[in-house]
Amino acid sequence: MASALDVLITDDLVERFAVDGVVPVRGVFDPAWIDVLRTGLERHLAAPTERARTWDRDAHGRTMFWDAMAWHGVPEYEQFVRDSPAAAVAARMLGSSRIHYFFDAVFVRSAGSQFQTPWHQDEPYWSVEGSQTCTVWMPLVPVAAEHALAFVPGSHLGTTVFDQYDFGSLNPDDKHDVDRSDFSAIAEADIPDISADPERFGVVSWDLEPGDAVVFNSRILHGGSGCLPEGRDLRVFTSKWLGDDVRIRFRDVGMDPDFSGIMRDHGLADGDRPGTDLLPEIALG
Ligand SMILES: O=C(O)CCC(=O)C(=O)O
Repeated sequence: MASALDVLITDDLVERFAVDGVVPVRGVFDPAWIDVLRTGLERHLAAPTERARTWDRDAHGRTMFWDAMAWHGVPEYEQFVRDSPAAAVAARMLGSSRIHYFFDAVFVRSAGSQFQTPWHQDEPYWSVEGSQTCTVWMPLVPVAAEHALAFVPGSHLGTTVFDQYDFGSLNPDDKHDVDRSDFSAIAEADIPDISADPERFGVVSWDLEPGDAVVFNSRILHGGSGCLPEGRDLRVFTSKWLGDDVRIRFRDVGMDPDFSGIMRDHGLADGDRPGTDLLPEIALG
């Protein structure tokens, strides 16, 4: 008998993920998982990690809060990582026989926030490398397509090394992240101004409800989310997953979030497969 996941994640959807680098998956997380994450987010916001940043705080007091790899201190996140369908969804999309967890990141905009996430790719900022990497992006509140994260389909297959965005420069609290002043030496092009002409780039995004997810390859160009109407907030939980071809890669410049220190502390070295209790393999039920 076909499992619920087989019904949701058809071969056609997996094929579309390979071609486009992004697909929405409707109703994949039942309401109990959304409650678990909402409870976890409250616990997390009350005690963020040392990596937490406010990326934007405007004159009206509206904020955009970000934090990453909080799951070791938030039992609800750990429950989600180990027991929810997220690991199986990621493995299925990536065509991977095994799946390792990389990290969670939350993007929490207060009502009416006008902050838009800059266009970027994820994997060039990460301390791992491989084509089988993805994010499961989950809004914990309803979000309309024009405010949700947007994507340039197929851009995960490109080979241009784009200059990176300095996310460390966003926060108004003068908390510095990674020095990427040297990155321009290896960049081949600036990220194009995708918001100026979304049609030319074929930009896609979707109306989403809690329980829906967007799964995207970590090399895809994405951004543009936010800029909310008055009275609407946006709370997003993301989980990042690593498949069969992924190896640890400590980059000379531009890691953000920079987990290389904590990864080395766990005995992970350049060229290793992910592992240890920092980047654990998750059993596929
Ligand atoms: O939700 C957002 O605004 C940004 C999400 C994002 O860039 C990511 O998960 O890589």
